[in-house]
Amino acid sequence: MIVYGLQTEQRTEPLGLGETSPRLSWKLRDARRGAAQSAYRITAAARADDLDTPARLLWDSGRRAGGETLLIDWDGPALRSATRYHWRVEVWDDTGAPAATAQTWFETGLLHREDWTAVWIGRDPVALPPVDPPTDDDLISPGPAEAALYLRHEFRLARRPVRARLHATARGVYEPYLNGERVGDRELAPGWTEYHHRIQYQTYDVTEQLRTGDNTITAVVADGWWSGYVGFDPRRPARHYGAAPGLLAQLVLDFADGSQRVIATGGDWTESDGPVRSADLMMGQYVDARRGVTGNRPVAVLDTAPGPLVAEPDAPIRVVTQLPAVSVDRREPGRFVVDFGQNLVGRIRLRVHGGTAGRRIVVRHAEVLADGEPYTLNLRRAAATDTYVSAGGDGEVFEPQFTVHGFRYAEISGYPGELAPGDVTARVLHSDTPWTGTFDCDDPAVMRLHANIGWGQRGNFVAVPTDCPQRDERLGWLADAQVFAPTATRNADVSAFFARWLRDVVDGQDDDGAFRDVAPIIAFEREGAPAWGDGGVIIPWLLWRTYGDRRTLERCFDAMTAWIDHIHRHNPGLLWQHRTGNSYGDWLQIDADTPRDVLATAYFARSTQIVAEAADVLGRPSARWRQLHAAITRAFQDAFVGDDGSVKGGTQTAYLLAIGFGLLPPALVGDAVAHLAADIENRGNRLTTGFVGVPLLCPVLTDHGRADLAYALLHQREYPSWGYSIRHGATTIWERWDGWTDHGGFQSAAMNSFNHYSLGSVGDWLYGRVAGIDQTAGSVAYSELLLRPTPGGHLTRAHAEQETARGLVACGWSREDDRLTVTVTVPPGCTAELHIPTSDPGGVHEGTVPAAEADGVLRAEPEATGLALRLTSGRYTFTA
Ligand code: RAM
Repeated sequence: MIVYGLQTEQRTEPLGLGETSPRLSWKLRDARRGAAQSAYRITAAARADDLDTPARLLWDSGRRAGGETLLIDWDGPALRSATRYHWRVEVWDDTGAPAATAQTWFETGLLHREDWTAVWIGRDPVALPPVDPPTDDDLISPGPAEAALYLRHEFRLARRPVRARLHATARGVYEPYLNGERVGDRELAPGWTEYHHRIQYQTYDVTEQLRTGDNTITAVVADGWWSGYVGFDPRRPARHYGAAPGLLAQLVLDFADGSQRVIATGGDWTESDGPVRSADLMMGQYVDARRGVTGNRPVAVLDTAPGPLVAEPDAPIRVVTQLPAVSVDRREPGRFVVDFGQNLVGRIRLRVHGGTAGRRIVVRHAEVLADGEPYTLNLRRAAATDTYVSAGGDGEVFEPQFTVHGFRYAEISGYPGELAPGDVTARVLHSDTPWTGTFDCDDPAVMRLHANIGWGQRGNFVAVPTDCPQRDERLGWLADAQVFAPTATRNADVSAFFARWLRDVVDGQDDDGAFRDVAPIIAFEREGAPAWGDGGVIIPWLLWRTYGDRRTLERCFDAMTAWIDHIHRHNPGLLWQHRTGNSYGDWLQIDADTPRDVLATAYFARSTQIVAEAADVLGRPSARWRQLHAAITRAFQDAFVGDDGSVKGGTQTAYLLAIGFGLLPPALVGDAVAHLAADIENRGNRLTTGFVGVPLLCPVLTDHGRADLAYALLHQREYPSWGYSIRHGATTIWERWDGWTDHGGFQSAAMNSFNHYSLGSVGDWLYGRVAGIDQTAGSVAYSELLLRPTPGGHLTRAHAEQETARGLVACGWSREDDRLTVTVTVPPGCTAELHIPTSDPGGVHEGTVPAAEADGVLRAEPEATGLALRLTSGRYTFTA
């Protein structure tokens, strides 16, 4: 048995942890069938070596019987600030023998307010120099007031510290440096949170970056979300949180003799402007490389209280990969259009040869081309334009660091000479959630769809789960997030990412108990719409089901019930018709009009049902919620459901909600499925679903015996379909089915993103039904797998793997002639219900052994559609 994947608070070796009672997890791997953990012991110590010395342990859990591996509460001594803790887990296997050990560490951040001696500093507007009169080639250069802050402090060290940590954050976005060398690899730190409630600080290990003698700590700070443009608010500058950026930083040095020195931001730092003349997330960045970091103006102390600081709880944004140019097309002298072959999110890195001082190189970004030229109308007010003024000389490298664009194409003008493909690279950045899933099949269009979903996830998980990365919006829309979250959990470990964002969702709730449409809140004062506000209920529940995160569920629970109470209070008749906010309905549905009250009431029922289940998990009274759920269901049936199983509106989404959320009398389900199928078939196997209906589409069809239709939709190449966008070159999921069509060209530029993940919520079904990885209704964090490979469509094989919270799960199938092969992996301690589709249940074998007699098979039951097997852990290959 191997124990691996040790995590503290759902992160690997976190530096700067803020939780005072962190939760510890590990995973298991074992090839043996039926392998399981029978007991574990956790020990913790101040030093890794001390873990071997019982007298030096800080905590010894003792041998605890059981198979628990997930999110076990720290039960050692109260944690101290800025302290590293090493912990080890020993596990005993199912035979009772000691089986494996592994160890890891975490390090706390500054846990107490008093730990902070730093004060916020920034630019003193009064001290600004007069604006230089613009020169000819400098006409649009922004002035010093908009320039990024270059903050600086010098200090001397008589000797090097044995340990040095920088704790820092910004109002804005920042990059720290020590002795001219970049600290860490974070981008756009501190990320975006509801700054009124919480700003995250980052902790860096800088021990190696200090030297004896003179040292300099600097930081560059730009507007970011703090004082730059956010959302579609046209105010300039938007200043949602504050008028200007600032920095808070504290360098803590520990010396061999036990002494400590703290160097913190304060009135003795200096400030200057420098090459970054302006930087905005949406507008772009202006760099004048001729400018040095000159001038040493005194800083202004902005605020002496650290404010609502919290330790960064999840993976930061990083440049995760880079893509070369696939083509560079010269359009005119000095003007090139570069194609990276992939719609992505990030920025470009450009090498310039032979630039003359003052030459201005302008980079515009676009997702698509129109008549061969970059199409930027759909960016709305986001200029997404980076400007570089060359300092002259050879081999200059420009890369803007305080902006982010959604693009596949970059137009570079003003470039000296020829642009070689090797001189331009796209740098892809996103919140660095560990990628945990793979899906594979033999249909290139389906693989492209899967890839498009993954790229949409990468590009829109930038600090918050955003709707789109390119135009002047980029908001944390709750519906987009909730419909896509199940797919997101397949591709990546998004546990800590969503748990952190949910704090903003909960903080955004209004006094009446309403969640909002977006979090953090920008512009939307009204209550959230049906399916939007419900994200505040659905996502905490998903995190519990997928990752076993009970703490987040507990922290969200009161807000979840308040949301239900809010809807109920304003809709005593139980049809959700009032207080529906901006009531978007089945947003961006196509050729259909799902009645809003049907959609809203269905969501009211679903969220109430989740609250009832959550209450049970948390040991709270649930009867009230169960009764309410039953009453809403009855009201739904009375108002919207006909005796023939028809649902008001008759749209695909109306049926999907009614069937998928279990709102129909059982006797009418078959009729409703027939109505749904007829609508799809009458349209020549086309869908009409928008954001709200689409996640239910293929799963509901598959669950009700119409996998054939689900596959027909998957393989559809005509409009509207996923295949249609792929046929037209999509490399990400479009916001709208008709983002571009043969008959109409581009949809209205007023709202037409080519990188939105919502319609990509079908990804969950690719993993869950096409390949077949799911879990049973009562299972938590895949403890009891439900494996239902579903051969169908044009596919001859499909396979998925997921590194779940308990270990590796795999399921896949392949078909050759009449033979079906199914392979599955069940992690130690877990069980699986495996359904093998076959007309000959008795013919299923593992090798030459009948399935019922195979090692690890606990039960085998023939069914109408195949063979149901109950399995212990292990790897299996069955043929049918
Ligand atoms: C647009 C976007 C977003 C959606 C809202 C309702 O701004 O499509 O994704 O949630 O509308």
